[in-house]
Amino acid sequence: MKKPPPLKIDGASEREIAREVVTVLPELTRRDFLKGLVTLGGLSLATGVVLSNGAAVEKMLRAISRWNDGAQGALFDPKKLAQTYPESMMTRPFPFNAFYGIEDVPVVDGKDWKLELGGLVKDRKAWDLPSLRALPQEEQVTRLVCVEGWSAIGKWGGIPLGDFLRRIGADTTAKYVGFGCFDGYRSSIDMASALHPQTILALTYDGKPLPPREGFPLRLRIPTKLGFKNPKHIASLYVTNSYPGGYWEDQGYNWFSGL
Ligand SMILES: Nc1nc2c(c(=O)[nH]1)N[C@H]1C(S)=C(S)[C@@H](COP(=O)(O)O)O[C@H]1N2
Ligand SMILES: [Mo]
Repeated sequence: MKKPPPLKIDGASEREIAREVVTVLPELTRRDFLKGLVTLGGLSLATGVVLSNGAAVEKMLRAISRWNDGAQGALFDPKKLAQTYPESMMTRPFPFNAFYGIEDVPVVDGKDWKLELGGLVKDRKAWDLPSLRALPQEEQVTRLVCVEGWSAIGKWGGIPLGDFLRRIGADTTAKYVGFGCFDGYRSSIDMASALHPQTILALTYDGKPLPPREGFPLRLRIPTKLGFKNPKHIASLYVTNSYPGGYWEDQGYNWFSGL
């Protein structure tokens, strides 16, 4: 995709911004609006262009876009890959974000930890860290895009979620995969995105076990979705046909939030 110049939004009225968005980003089509990509974070995810922040802009962009999860799901292309980057482009240090400050990062004991499984899964045995580390792993250098208007490139390694779901006998015709976390955070994704080849259960950051701030012992890394759909400190995974929502999703964030 051709990269448009960054938006000039400082001091502009919401109406001017709306016009800018459509003229400066010709790739922005009705389809993108339907897909819910028209937030600052969504635009960065779609175009690779990092936009400056602005609460008013975000609010306006939300207002002019029609959140429509049904339409988005129907448009999801399971083969379209998120952009990958050379390691030299990694953002150092990688920014931290959570619904609390970094001083409150949960300290999880890896020895006691087990990934609990639930819902439409045949083999619900819980998995400890050594058995997860023994599974085939993949690495990716991708960009994490937060709706708050920042993004950063990092390298994560882990188990392709699709492989894991098939291994545990998950019903891959079910609608949703949900995640519960140690800090009370929750999120959920559609099954097509769960089976996407770049969606991984990450155990490492930059080649080493995830540091606490990066979500030790296990996080979801899904580069085709916004940052808040990448739960850290995962405690449980379940497969379901009932809409699971999530921490931010329940507060009005667009549920699909992806490509
Ligand atoms: N458990 C948990 N996971 C979470 C969050 C959180 O508050 N708790 N915040 C989300 C948000 S909004 C973002 S942008 C990313 C940030 O990931 P990072 O700290 O690795 O940058 O984590 C996501 N996963
Ligand atoms: Mo975020």
